[in-house]
Amino acid sequence: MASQTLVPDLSTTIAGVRFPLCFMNASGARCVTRAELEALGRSTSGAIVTKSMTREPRVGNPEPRYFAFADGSINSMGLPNLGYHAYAELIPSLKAFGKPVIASIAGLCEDDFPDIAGTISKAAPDLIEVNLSCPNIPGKPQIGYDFDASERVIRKVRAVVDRPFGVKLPPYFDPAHHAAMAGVLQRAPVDFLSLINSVGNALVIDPERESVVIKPKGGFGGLGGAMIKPVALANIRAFWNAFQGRIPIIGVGGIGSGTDVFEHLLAGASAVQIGTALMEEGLPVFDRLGQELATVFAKKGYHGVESAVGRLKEL
Ligand code: RRO
Repeated sequence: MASQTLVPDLSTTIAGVRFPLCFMNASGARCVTRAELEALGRSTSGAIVTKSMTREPRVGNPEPRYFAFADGSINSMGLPNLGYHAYAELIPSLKAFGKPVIASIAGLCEDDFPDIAGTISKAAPDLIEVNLSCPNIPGKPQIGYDFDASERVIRKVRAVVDRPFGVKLPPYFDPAHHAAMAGVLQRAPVDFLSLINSVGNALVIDPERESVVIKPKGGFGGLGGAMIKPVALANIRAFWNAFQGRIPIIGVGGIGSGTDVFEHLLAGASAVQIGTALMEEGLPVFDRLGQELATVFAKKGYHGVESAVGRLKEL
């Protein structure tokens, strides 16, 4: 009998939406303009995720506002985006690429969220990702660190959307905070979680120049890339444990290889998003991650994404 090579299945499902491949861009990475979003459509990204959109178009914070270094990146982009009306118009043509479109929405105040969500929902993206965790707007704390405000925003969005929606949360560093947010999500359910946003308000210093590396907020910004992977994995695991896998999770943070994707899946993610590695490597990162993940699966005897999700062993 001829030997059969099993091709691992890299597709996944989140909140009833099928993704042809389990990896996609993280909101913010190469997804602001129509040209960038269409390039994601033509790439092997498993979905098209928009930049977080606000009520009005924004140019964002002054440059330099993104800096990559050996183990990661720091950014303080300040929500540069086209404004939600432009994305609402774009979404139907993006759906023609035949992969899910995820609309990321943000707000500068609580009532922005339902206003934007209601309009965007009518444009029929496959999923809506509500960003409760932008760290980079001076004077605007991350909503995800205010549990009452998070619950109010989730309830207001739920009342106006007819698409599945999830929340993108900031990293939490104490089990009491995981429990507090899990309580919010018990009372005000969502259809998926995106974990985690950048580690906010970090400071990277260039010792040669004796200087900060980005301009906004005196150099403070959101940390991403390889160095935040353990923080991402911990948050994924904590929420996977809290809900026993009942809320699907999109893992974000520190993915640069197929093995990193595998670790996110083991912790409890059903799909992953790529930020720093996409910024640094460009769209070919998706081809490489697909090949590497298939190799990991084949070597370890996994037939696909679903068989790995949450399978982390404890000692
Ligand atoms: O635009 C940004 O500065 C930004 C956002 Br909205 C976010 O959610 N996370 C991030 O690292 N940067």
